[in-house]
Amino acid sequence: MLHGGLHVVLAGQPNVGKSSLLNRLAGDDLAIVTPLPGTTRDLVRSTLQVEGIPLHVIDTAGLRETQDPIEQIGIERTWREIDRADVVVLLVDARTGVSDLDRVIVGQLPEHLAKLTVFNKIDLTGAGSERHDQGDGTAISLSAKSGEGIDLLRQALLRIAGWQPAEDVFIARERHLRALAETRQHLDDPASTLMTPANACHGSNCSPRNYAWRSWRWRQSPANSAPTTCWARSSGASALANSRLIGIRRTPSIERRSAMNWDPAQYLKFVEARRRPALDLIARLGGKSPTRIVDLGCGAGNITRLLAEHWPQAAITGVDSDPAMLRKASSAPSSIEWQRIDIAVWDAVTQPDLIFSNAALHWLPNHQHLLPRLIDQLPAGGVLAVQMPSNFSSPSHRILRKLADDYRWQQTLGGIEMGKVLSAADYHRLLAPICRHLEVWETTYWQALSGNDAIVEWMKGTTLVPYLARLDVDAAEHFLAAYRAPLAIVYPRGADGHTLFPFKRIFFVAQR
Ligand SMILES: Nc1nc2c(ncn2[C@@H]2O[C@H](COP(=O)(O)OP(=O)(O)OP(=O)(O)O)[C@@H](O)[C@H]2O)c(=O)[nH]1
Ligand SMILES: [Mg+2]
Repeated sequence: MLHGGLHVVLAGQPNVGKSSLLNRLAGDDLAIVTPLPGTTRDLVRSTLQVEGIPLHVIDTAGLRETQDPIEQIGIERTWREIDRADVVVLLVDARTGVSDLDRVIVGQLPEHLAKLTVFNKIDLTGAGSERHDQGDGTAISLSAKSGEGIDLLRQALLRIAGWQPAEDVFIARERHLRALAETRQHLDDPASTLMTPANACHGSNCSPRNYAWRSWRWRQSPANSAPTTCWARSSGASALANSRLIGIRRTPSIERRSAMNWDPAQYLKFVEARRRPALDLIARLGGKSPTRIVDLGCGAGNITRLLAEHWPQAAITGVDSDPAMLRKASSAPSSIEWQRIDIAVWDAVTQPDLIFSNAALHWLPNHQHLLPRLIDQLPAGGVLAVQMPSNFSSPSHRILRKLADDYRWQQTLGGIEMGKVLSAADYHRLLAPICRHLEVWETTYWQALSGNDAIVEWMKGTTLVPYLARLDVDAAEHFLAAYRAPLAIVYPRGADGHTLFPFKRIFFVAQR
């Protein structure tokens, strides 16, 4: 929190004074303010320091039902930003108080997100500024226009960041203690400091809400193959109906992790090259005849279908947390069951005799704990077969990290973590004592990619996803242009039109 600061999203209905509040906090005229509802369409960001703590404050498009396509995009961005926030400041006009629509908005906020309610425009009501701590949270009355009460808001934000003014120290809340305990564990065991995609998107420590997803299964059928109507915290049909009033999220809160914005089409552009390591792993499983297979991190399901072809008699489940990937996976008929859940919290309902994972586990933290947990899900003789990229120190990745740390992008992209893996020796040390048979190996695939801009296109399917998710279209273009230039030197396009892109991958087959 100290390092990354607090991500504060200003949200609410149009015209309540979000942009005015951003300008007041920033002490500058950053966002356009007019009396017209719907003025702000896009996100406006500002980072300020309060008592040395960075506050990343984001002004958003007002939430309402609208037919205007540009405003609709703005509203989608508002929800995406809320999903990434540490705190949402919900603004309400002090003259009207909390409306039904505000209640609907509050009802749609992620469960574990810190919230502050701001009653703005008190200069028009004659009331003074004050802070109320109520059962359902903290409310502050202020005027963005006159500045009265702004300090109360700053103090409330600092308090959420864990800062205690009286002692000039950070106080530890349960969440912080847990984070500190995890940090301690990671420091004791540096190799396990892995980040999830969700963390990577936030660029800050993992918050428990990232893991508070619920298991959600659906079988392929026309009626339920599109997973866009189940909103885990809505109180049923009426809440969903209400949600339409404010053009609310097309995606349910369980889809928070899709802040990664996985794009199946982009990922599958290099389908052959991405498929090859999976085929090699399947080949290594030789004469095994599993009857129940789980494909962890199945993505768009193309590898899961290979498993089904290879073992047609087996019951197969594809597990992934990304809705777009799963929609793609379940769009083709098959007997595969698709399960939507975060691998970090996945537990087998029925013990599989093969857990297969192709290019997925590197996104998950703490393999020291994760892998023994997966082995635990297997019966004696069951197999865990894993393939992950292990090229995070290759030029393609080093250049990307260096660029993200450049002053032009540091504020937005600094600190994004890529997936990480342990060394082959560490996997061996970790798994050998708990497995009856273990093989670990690494292979470098000399991939000859075709097409213009091949490496950027490859990276856009995976590693670049959390970076591009944080940039608007123009900024993304600038960033990619800066990335492309050094890549062209390190990985020149050959006379035959192919670009050679060596890619190292680590494998293991572990039998319990
Ligand atoms: N009197 C008074 N007017 C305010 C205050 N805050 C905002 N306003 C006025 O309210 C109108 C809307 O303010 P904005 O800051 O643009 O509101 P917004 O929530 O960003 O609106 P959208 O961008 O449309 O969602 C403007 O005319 C502001 O001058 C305040 O504290 N007091
Ligand atoms: Mg505005």
